[in-house]
Parts: sequence; C-alpha cells; structure tokens
Amino acid sequence: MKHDLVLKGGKLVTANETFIADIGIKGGKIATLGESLDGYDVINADEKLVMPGGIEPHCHIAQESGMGVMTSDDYETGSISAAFGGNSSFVPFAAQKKGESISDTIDEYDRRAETKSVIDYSYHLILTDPNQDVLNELPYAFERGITSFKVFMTYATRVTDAQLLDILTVARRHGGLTMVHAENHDMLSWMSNSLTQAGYTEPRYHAPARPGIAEEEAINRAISLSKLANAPLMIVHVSTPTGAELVAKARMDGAYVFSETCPQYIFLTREDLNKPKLEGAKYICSPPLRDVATQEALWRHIAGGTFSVVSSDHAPYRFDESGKFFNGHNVDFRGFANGMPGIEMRLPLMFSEGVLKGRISINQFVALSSTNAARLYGMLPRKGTLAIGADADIAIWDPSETRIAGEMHDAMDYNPFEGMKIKGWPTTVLNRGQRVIDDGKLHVKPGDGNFIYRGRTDLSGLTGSSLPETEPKTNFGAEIFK
Ligand code: DUC
Ligand code: ZN
Ligand code: ZN
Repeated sequence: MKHDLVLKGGKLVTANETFIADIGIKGGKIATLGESLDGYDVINADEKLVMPGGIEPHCHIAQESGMGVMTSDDYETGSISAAFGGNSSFVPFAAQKKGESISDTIDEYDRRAETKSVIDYSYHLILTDPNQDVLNELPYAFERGITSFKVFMTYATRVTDAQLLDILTVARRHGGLTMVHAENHDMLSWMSNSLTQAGYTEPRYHAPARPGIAEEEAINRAISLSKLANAPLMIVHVSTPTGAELVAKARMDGAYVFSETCPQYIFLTREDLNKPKLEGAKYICSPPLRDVATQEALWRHIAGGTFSVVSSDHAPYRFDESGKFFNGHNVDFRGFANGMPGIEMRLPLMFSEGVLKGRISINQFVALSSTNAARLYGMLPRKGTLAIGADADIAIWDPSETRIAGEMHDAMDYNPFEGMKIKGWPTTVLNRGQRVIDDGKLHVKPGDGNFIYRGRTDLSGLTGSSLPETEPKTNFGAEIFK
C-alpha cells in the first residue's frame, strides 16, 4: 500500500513499549506499523522519538476566570502554543455562567473555538450553578460528546457536599468523570482575612493564605463523597504530599479516584512569590506553590503511579492591566488574577527533568502526557496511542536538542520557567496526519482543529467502593442510585 505519509525509522514509544518501526498514515489515521513502508510523502525520524501527540487535559483558554478576567490566550494562540509544546489535542474548559443553561454554555465555547483552534479540542464543562434544571440538562452534555465536569469546593462558585453528590451521581450514570478543585473554602477565607487584617497583603502571602491542610481536608472529603456515590472523581492540580497520599490510599482501596499534578508544583516554590516589585504576582496560582520537600514527594507520586496525568493548568493572565493587575496594583494578594501559563512547557519540562534525569521512564512519560488522559476522558483508542486505526496524532521529539526556556508562542508576556535549561524538544507535531508543526514553523490555519466527540471514562482495573449502606442487598432493599 502507498501511504499518504510515512514516518521513517523512528523509535516508537507508547505507554507500554518502545520499538523501531515506520508509521504509515492514510486518510489521517495510522494505517500500518512496519518496515520499509512506502509513501507519497516521507518524514525521516532517524535518531528521533516518535510518540503519541500530547493531550493537554487541563488548561484555560478563551475563558473568563471566577473574577471575570479573560485569559490572554484564545483558541488560536492557545492551540498554537500547545502544538509547539508537543500537543496534538487539548481539553480546555467551558465555564457555565450563573443561570446559564448547559446548551448555551457549550454553544458559546463552540463559537470561541471552532474557527480558531489549530489542533483538535474538546471541553470539560465547569458547573457553577448546579440547580435541578442544570442537573436535568446534564445528560445533554453527553449527547454533545462532553463527558467531564469540573466543580469547585472554594470560591463564590463552590458547590455544597450535597451538590457534589448530585453531580457525581448523574455523571456516574452516564459514564462521565467529575473533576474537583479541592480546597476548604472557610479555611482559605479565615486565613486570608487574618493575614490581610494584620497587614500581610503582598503577593507572597497568597501561599500562607491557602495552607496545604485546606487542600488535604477537601481532598479527603471529596474522596469520601466519591466513595459514597461510588462515582469516578478526578482531583485536579494536587499540590500536597498528604493530598497525594490520600489519593494513593483511595486507589489502593479500589475507589474510582484519579488525580493530576502540574509542573509548577514540582519546579517552582513559594519563594517565587517573594520576588520584588510585585513580580511575585506572576506566581499566584491556586492551589499555591509549596516547597522543595513537596516537589520531591510529588515526583515520587508521579513515578509511583498516584497521578494519572500531569497537566499544565495553563491559566494565562499577562503581567499588566489586562491580566494580573485587572484590579490595579494597589490590592492585596486576593486581588491579582489567579493562574500562570505553561501549556508549551509542560512536556519539555517533564521530558527533560523526568525522563532524561531518570525520574520516570519514557513510557511513563507517554502515559502521563497523553494515553491516560485519552483513557480517562473518553478518547482512547482514537487518541493517545500509536495503534492501527488511531488518529495519526503524533509528536516527533529530538531528545538531544537543548534550549533555554524563554518566550513561548502563547499570548503571554512572561514564562514562569524562563531561564531553565531544557533538553529534548518536539520537532514535528501531526494532527490527524497533517503537519501542525515542522521545521520550527506552523503549517495549519486557525480552524483546522476539530471538536473531539468524547465517550465514557475507562474505569478498568478499579473495583469501585460500593458501601453497605448504599447497596440494596445490605441496606434492607433501598435503591438509591437508580
Ligand atoms: N483553578 C484552576 O484550575 N485554574 C486556575 C485557578 C484555579 O483556581
Ligand atoms: Zn482549580
Ligand atoms: Zn485550572
């Protein structure tokens, strides 16, 4: 067979194996894995690593924050930056506004994405107003191929425990995944008020205002709620060793609990918040940066399998009045936009510091950067692996290229990882067989990315946590989860 495109001679890496082969692509899909394949077009991948394109599973693009600040990146700049960082698809958030129906939220984000994205995309739906009408409408999101939902345990948009149980239950019934931002709201408010009333207002006090114990308490509670509903839960941006241990324990028990951490928690510390002249505001993100001991513990949980994915939590707000200083300069730490960029840095950082420094294997890198996200968010086997019939979403990496991190392709005016020496960069990214990035250049146009219609979360390997009080055979016949 003559293929549209052949990748020749690369070292192929999946979540499970590493082997030398050509990849033959036809009609945007992987048609053949073999030797001496024939193609109208050829990319020489000798000396290179050929991996599934990254799937960025947590990023904020063309989204207003809880404080009403629009991210600097729209679907064009955000997707371009993601692609230069080795990603062939991404899943930002579609954030429901108070009182808005789910169909209106999805329609609005379709308008923001469809003529702009250069790579394939989907959305997680952020539920800020889970009233009964919205719960009744949730199955409609599944019809639209949106099968994951994020809720907050803090901020004005926080859900109560009962609301979280409702969402977990509906999501479980349809095979979806509930994602949770786990921090105890009252602990954060109390600490913030105590600090600001005593005059501790600079950006660095963002860290003590959000102590690790607030995350640990909320993670523990969220896991308990997930166990009660026997429903899958993804704890996003875990930043504490104890939080990770709670997840590891829940997983050992077979519960449907998953988690992610982010590069900022393993490469930066709260000392970065203490930079002079409000520079510390660049490092305000939530949960906040922690310390060196935390970095080491989180690496162990990455290597040991506690975390299914490492996401960037790219939340880009420029260091000017459009972003960090939307409230002006004269505000306390609560008044700065909350988040930092990193969509283009996630995979190079994990490759350079993870794989090349021997902290994780190259196969773990693929699992953490692509395959597990595809599995959890209903995209496997179409995305996230190098298999016959899969979309030809592929990243070719040069493991020897070394660069100092500097300006990225996003719409930001700073890079929190600037100055780091990074070895190993993606040189070519394909999305459905099309060159997105090659030779350092963009080869597609805004709008070439397609919406990814997603399916169910894969819960294989976990037994769940059915409790005697919720099981009809041990609770005197009461059917709770119909
Ligand atoms: N949570 C996120 O996931 N991103 C930015 C800020 C936040 O609270
Ligand atoms: Zn969050
Ligand atoms: Zn986020």
